[in-house]
Amino acid sequence: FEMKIDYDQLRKLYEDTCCTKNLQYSYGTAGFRTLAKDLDTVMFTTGILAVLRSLKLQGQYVGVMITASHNPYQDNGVKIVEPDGSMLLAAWEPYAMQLANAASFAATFDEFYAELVKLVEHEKIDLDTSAVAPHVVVGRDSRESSPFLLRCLTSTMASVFHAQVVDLGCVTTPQLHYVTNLSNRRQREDGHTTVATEQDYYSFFVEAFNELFTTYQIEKRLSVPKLFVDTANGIGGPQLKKLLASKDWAVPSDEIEIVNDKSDVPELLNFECGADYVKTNQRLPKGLSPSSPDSLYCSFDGDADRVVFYYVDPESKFHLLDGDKISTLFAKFLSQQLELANLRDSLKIGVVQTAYANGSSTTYIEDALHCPVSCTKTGVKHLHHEAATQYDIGIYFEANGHGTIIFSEKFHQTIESQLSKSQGNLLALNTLNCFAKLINQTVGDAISDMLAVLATLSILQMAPTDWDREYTDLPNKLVKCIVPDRSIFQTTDQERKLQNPAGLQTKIDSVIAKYPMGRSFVRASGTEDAVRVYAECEDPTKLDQFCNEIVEYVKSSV
Ligand code: G16
Repeated sequence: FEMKIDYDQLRKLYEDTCCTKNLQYSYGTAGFRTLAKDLDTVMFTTGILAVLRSLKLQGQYVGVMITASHNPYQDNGVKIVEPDGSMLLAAWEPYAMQLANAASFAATFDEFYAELVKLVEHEKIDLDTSAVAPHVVVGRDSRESSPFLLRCLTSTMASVFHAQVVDLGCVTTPQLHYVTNLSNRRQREDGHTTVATEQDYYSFFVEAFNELFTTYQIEKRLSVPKLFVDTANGIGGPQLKKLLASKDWAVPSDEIEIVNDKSDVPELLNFECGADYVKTNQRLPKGLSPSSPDSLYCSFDGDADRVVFYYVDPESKFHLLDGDKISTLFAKFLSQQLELANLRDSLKIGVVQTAYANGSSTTYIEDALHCPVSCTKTGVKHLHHEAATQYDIGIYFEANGHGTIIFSEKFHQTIESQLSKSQGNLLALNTLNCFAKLINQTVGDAISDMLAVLATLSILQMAPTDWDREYTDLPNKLVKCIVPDRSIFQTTDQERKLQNPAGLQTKIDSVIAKYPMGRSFVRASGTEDAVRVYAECEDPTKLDQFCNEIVEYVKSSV
């Protein structure tokens, strides 16, 4: 076996780049994530891994996104995207960690090199790039640390591995997923060698939005007097503005107002604004004050892969329309359309949630919408997999606003065949067809989800209050608990029960039993150094006490 790469060149780049040493890196819920100043080494090795992944897959485009999403501005992170736009294959996550930790703990370059050779041999990767060159698409969010980290990431790609690297610049995470998927599709279907662009994204989603309104023969106007979009001072702001400036975007410009759009002021990112802030604190973000009662608001997170909606009633009370409400709105709409198209029996629609889903939403989906519900562990990759494998229309949303809908091959074939025969309810069939386009099926996407919600509300002629009234959330609370070592908190049953620390779950169960409709669980975060405690119960006046009792047990167990 021969490593057909320039050893000296790799060694020099390794020594110049990998300054952070003796730090344990772990590929968590959403890739590697930590303080930006500690990421040089892991960026270097992740760049190599992305190239290897592309070589393993016959040179297809593999995506790499530099982002720490909802985390504060001092953090950053990186994740690898498969050629079809999904998250890195789970079997490769351990490789990502082995390579990063080898570079972090190796006493010499040769120790790291030995680990690299082992991986290349194990996966039988041919490093002779004369026949097939690796292809990588890279993108980054608006963080100040990203340009430097991008250099660490890409340093070896072209020089050592002869990779073709396409830098999309600043884009949202879903745009990176979309462009990666489209570039490969184009290459496969019509031999295109040019990479897709951000512009393709805008054209595609604006067209899908317009098509849905045209199908319904309704005016391209929002059903609410105004939508305020809080873009968390992240990359979602400039990107949404570009979409709204597209020549075919027809909604009057005064109907959508973007706030918290200072993506050029680093410290403001996710600061007292954005989807995570609004969901956790259940209040308006900075920069917004209650306007007319019919107005609708929404918040993206820092890289625009999550969205939550909300409104303020005439009594100035804040109402959250979170990921659960988004999935129930889509489940209601799409099951109605299936019913109208007479396809309810042939296509299986279902909703995927995590333990964070409000108990009322689960009951509503099962009892009122008659749709099956699955529960998975936190992390988009788990929900995505379940939605893609169990349903023809798999709707998945985390309560925090992260989600999308996956339409199966059978769905597309069925709709296409009915439409080609002009059989059945054409309006419903066309609606299903257009709606499937409007959804970014590669990953949860704040922009695409927002457009799909706006279209659904317009078609169903629903005001925010109608949407909210479908079911009433149980009062709930989510708190972060800082502990010396969060890794001891190990869970089972889709993270709904603790296995460790020993005995803690029994204590939690004894607290839950005291509160009517009580439910609570504890899990270690995969993106922050904290343990999360979730609690919900019937009586809002007892919620704080309920949650505090659990927190006290957590604190005393470590
Ligand atoms: C990431 C994941 C989400 C997860 C969130 C919080 O979101 O992609 O699936 O819900 O972290 O995870 P945890 O509770 O483990 O910290 P994002 O938007 O930060 O990429």
